[in-house]
Parts: sequence; C-alpha cells; structure tokens
Amino acid sequence: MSDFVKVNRDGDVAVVIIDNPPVNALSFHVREPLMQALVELRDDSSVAAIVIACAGRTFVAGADITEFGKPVQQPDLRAIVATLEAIAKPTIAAIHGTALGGGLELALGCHFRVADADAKLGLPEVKLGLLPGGGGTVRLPRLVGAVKALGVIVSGVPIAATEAHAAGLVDAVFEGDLTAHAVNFGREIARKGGPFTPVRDRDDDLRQTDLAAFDATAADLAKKARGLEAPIACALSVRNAVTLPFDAALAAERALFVKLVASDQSRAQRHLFFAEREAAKLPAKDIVKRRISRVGVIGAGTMGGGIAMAFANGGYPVTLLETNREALQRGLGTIDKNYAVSVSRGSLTEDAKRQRLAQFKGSTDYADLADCDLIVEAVFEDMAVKKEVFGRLEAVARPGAILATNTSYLDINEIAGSTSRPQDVLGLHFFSPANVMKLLEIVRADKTAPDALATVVDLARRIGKVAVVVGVCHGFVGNRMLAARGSESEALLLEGATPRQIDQAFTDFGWPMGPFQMGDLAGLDIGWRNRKARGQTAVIADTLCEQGRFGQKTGKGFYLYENGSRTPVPDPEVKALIRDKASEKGIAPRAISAEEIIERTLYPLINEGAKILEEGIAARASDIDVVWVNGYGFPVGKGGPLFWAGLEGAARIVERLDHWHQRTGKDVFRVAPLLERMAETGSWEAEA
Ligand code: 3H9
Repeated sequence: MSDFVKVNRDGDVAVVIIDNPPVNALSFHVREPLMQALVELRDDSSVAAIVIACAGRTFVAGADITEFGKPVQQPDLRAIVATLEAIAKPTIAAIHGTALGGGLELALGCHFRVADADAKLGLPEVKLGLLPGGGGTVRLPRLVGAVKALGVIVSGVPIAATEAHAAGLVDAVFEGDLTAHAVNFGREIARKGGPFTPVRDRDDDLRQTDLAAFDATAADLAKKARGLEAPIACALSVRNAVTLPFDAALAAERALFVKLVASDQSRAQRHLFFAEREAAKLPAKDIVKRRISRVGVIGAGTMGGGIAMAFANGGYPVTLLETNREALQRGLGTIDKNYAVSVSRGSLTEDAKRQRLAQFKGSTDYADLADCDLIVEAVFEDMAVKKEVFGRLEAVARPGAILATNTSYLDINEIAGSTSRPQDVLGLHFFSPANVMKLLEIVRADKTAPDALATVVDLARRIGKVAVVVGVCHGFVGNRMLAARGSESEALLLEGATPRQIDQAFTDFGWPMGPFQMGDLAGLDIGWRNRKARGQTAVIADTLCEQGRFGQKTGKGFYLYENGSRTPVPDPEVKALIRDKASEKGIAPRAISAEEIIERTLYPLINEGAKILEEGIAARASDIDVVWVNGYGFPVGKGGPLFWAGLEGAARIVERLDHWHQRTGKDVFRVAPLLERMAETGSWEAEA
C-alpha cells in the first residue's frame, strides 16, 4: 500500500510492516500510510488481530528527529497512538532491535508487546533535551510503576527485553522468527477473546504509588541535572501520570514537549546528535579498510593501560608491552583492579571480567608486536623517546600495520617522517581515563594513507568511541583551545577572582567542574612541563608546582585536599600567593562578575576554534563541538563552543574580543577572520 508501510495477511492476523531504513523513524511518509492501514484493519471484520512489526535491523527507533522545529504534519504520533489504542481487537507490537522514543510509544499504544530476546526498549528523548511526547511518560508508568518509569525516562538508557519482561513492559520474549511468534501470540489471544484493556486504563497499581518516595527520587535526579530542563520536565510529567487523570496528564505532557522542542537546550542536543554521526564520516567513500585482529599497546602506565582496556572491552586481543617485567606486572595489576571495581559496582560480571582479562598478553619484547595490525604507543611525551619507539616498531611491525601515537601535543608529521612508512602513521589521542572517556581525536598526518584513516575511524566506533578526525598542530583541536582558556583563567586570578569563584562560574554554566578543580584532578605538573618545553609561563600555576603542589595527588594544588579527600577546600596560602603575584605586577584587585569570567575564558576559546577551522585542522564546526562535549565536559545543553557562539551572537563575541584586544593588546583576544564572517553571515560554513 506504500513503500514505507505494507500489510501482510497470515490467516485472520494482519501484520503491518514499517519499512523506513535505516532505523524506521516515524517520518511523515510513514505516519500517513500507517494511520490509513490501522483504520482499514480496524474496520475489516475478517481481521482478528493486528501485529505491528518492522523490516530491517530494528523496530521503530523514534520520531524523525529531522522534523523537529518544523510545522507538524498530521497525523502526528499522538493521533496514531490514540487510534491504535481505541481498536477493540488485540494489537501486538513485535519488537526487534531497538524500540526507542516514539517507537516505544507506538508499542505502548498496543494492547501487547512481544520482543526478540536481543531487543532493547527505551525512551531516550531526554538525551535530545526532550521528554517523550507521544504519551510515553503517561503510559509507561501504568505498566512498570512510576519509580521504575522515572528511572528509564530520566536516564534515557534502554533496558533489555528480559528486564522489560520482568518489569511488565513486555508480555513475552521469543527467540527465532519474531513475526511468526507474534502472529501466533495474536491468534491465540484473539481466540481466547477480550475485552482487551488499553494501557491508558491500566492504572490500578499507579494509584498505589508512594509519592513521597517518588519525590525523593525525583529530587535526587534533579540535583544531577546541572541546569538541564529536560530531566526535570520528564520527572514532572511522570508525576502527573500519577496525580492527574489520563487525558489531563497527556495534555500536560504535550505542553511540556512543545516548550522543550523549541528550547535552545534541545536544539543544542539535537545538533550534537547529528554532529557526532557526521564527525565519523570521511570525504572518501568506499575505501577498503585494513583488517584489525590484534592490537599492540606500548606502555602500561595510566594511559597505556586505559587504551589497552578500551580495545579489550571492544573485543580485541591486546599485546601490552613494557620495558621490564616489574612495570608490566604493575600495569596488568592495575587493569585487574580496575575490572574488579567494575564487578563490585555491578557493571561487569565475574565472567565478563575473566573474558576481558583473557584478551591481554603481556610482553617486554618488541618482537611480540609482530602479529599486531595496529600498534599504539603511549610512552613518555618526548619527541626523542617517541622517535626511538617508532624506530624499533619499524623493525618488527608487519607491513601494513598501522602505527599510532597517543601524543597530546607533538608533531606527528615529524614522527611519521622519521619512519620509512609515513603512510601507516597517525595519531590516536585518547582522553584519560581512556577506557571511560568517549572522545578519540584521530590525527591525520600529511602522509597518512586514506585506508589507514578509514580503518581507525571504523575501529573507534567498534570500541564505542566518538571519533573526530583532526589535523596536526600543537595540541590538536581540544588541547589547543584549552590553552586559550587557561591563559585567561590565570589572568582573572591576578585581577581579583578566586579559584573558587571561577570554578563556581563554570559549574553554574553547566560544566562538571571548573578549570582549577580540573587542573588539580589532572595534575598541575603536566601543564607545567609542557609550558617549560615551550618557554611559556603561568605565574600562579608555575609557583604552585615549584612548591610541589601538583593537585590532588600531592594533597595540595589550587585547593587543599585534606586527608586524601577529593573535596577541594580553598587555601588561604594560595589566596596570599595570588595577591603577592598581583601586587608584584602592580595589578590592583577588583570585583569580577561571573559573566566576565565566562566571556573572558570562553570567547577566546571560540576564537581559537575559528582559527582551527580556518586552518582546516577540523573539517567542520560541529566536529569541534563534538570534541569539547565528549572530551572536556562542555555542557551538552549549550551544544559545544561553536554552537554556543551562535546562541551568544557571534557579533557580540567579536565586539567583546576586539574591545579587550584594543585595551590589553593581548593576542588571545585577536579576532579570527572566520569568527568575523560568522558574525556577518550567521554560519560557520564557507560560502559556496
Ligand atoms: C522521539 O521519538 C520523540 C517522541 O517522543 C515524540 C514525538 C512527538 N530520526 O545512530 P546511527 C539516523 S525523539 C532521524 O548511526 P546505529 C542517523 O542520523 C527520538 N534520523 O545507527 C544516521 O543517519 P546518517 C527518540 C535518525 O545503528 C542513521 O539514522 N529516539 C534517527 O549506530 C543511522 O543512525 C532516539 O533518540 C531518528 N530518530 O544506531 C533514537 N535515528 O547515516 C536515536 C537515527 O545519515 N537513534 N537516525 O548519519 C539512535 O539512538 C541510533 O540511531 C540507533 C541506531 C540506536 C537507533
């Protein structure tokens, strides 16, 4: 009946098949024929039961996100679910793959849900700055209870079919031909006879909800929202499901959805959804990728160990190399401990831990890297050391093996140039802890072969990383922009702000922590060493390091960490040090507002991003946003620095930077031409 919705008959059971690749999103061209099919089947007396199933790799993965922000074309999802729910004969959703968002809401409009054993069900709208707007917040609690629904909706994390079955969301779980099982299920139910109760009327248990316990859980979740509106709206809407009659709760859900979908936060999060997928696309298509069966990692320290875990977690056997047995045992011991922590937290089973540990082969002999298809070095950040490692690799690595460096700053062209196979050399800049942090900057050197690049981009996805391809420059995208932020944070201290005040301005903005807390956590000695290597200074941070105050690891940094605590406590000694250094420079302290803190630290960062874009170090503005959100904690609700620049108004940013540049002559405020053009055209894209 349509390219996107077909109806098959199996005796007296009708099977509606949605076929809208790649993820069966509920685009208008699906909704229209779907509604028509449901109305026809409802009125067809030869049909005893209706199954809704999907072609391809998944059940409906949600509304079509590209339609948000445009006028809604009818029928909308709510109208379809209402029609479905009013059908008197049994309706069954047959779920395989992922039933997400509007997909699960469609399934909630059915009387019954059956699922493939590997299926997952969830309402991830919160991750797009939304709440489920097709009745999900009102219907899900009717099946699984308000508290369980709250957890599923506010986290946005899908649950497995078995868990959904235990919770009452799914009526049966099947292995094998799901549609055939669903048809049999429908026929049997129809034979037994109705009436069949729609989910909207299944509210007996809901009335028993302990509202005080619900509110306590909701309050906990609200604390973690860090200024995001969607989680709060989700919780409110689930509460409405308990306290209001069905139709009133549904109307309230709709009103919240309409407000959220138009919000900057949701626009920002939707931008990031597409930006992450776009970042993994390379201009050259159809490249035959190299085979990666085993990965070698050189260096079993914090970084090397984390990288090795990231690959082992992704299912790859890893050869971990160290210079001596002691260092190797220490590294393997840390990996073992890290997995044990996951087991104790319940995020990994003992069995899975054993399987992951079985992936590791330790060695102190470079010759053992001969069977690796990708070798990542994570040794000391020093050009001479790196070149020596690559020299040794050349002697043992098989032809065509990809040789990667995890350098954070060094010139990868120089490293590649020191080998006879620069086409196989690239950068894999992991972020610490490498087994946890999502971001992977993949650094393309001048001579990196396209197939080597395509291979690691694909590999990154396989090990669950968000990959962004960047070019060679000091610090690549993330650390180079971070440097622009860092110099202004220090200047603000000298002018009268305190570390606490600056960090507070950052957390109020939505960051998980401010620059000084982050510096203390990462170790101030890292930046110190790096500055010294480049002949740069940061008067306060350098002095702290000279005093042996490296941050949390020494119990003192910009803050005090008493008795091994991780809670930063302001230190009067640091305050006095800042005052001394300021008066040495003749700077009189003044009151500094949170607004000035944010502008002075983040506008230069945006400016640096514009330069990076101009130089072609990043291919797209949205790639830079992906780096900052996934690697540095830039608030998702602001969409990344370059998206946020659009919200702030690029003209305002240019004007402020210009003003500061005139006043201080500081280079960090010099405006990049691309930023100026963005101010005029409103777009980061080059003119066609
Ligand atoms: C919602 O439902 C609101 C309702 O409550 C209320 C309505 C009134 N729309 O991720 P992949 C594209 S909100 C449009 O690489 P995977 C994606 O951009 C929605 N496009 O595949 C990509 O395009 P391209 C709630 C979508 O196998 C291609 O499909 N649902 C949508 O790694 C492949 O995607 C969600 O938030 C969409 N809904 O992962 C689920 N989804 O090839 C969002 C995907 O051009 N989707 N695309 O780059 C996902 O989480 C993953 O795509 C999924 C598959 C897990 C399904």
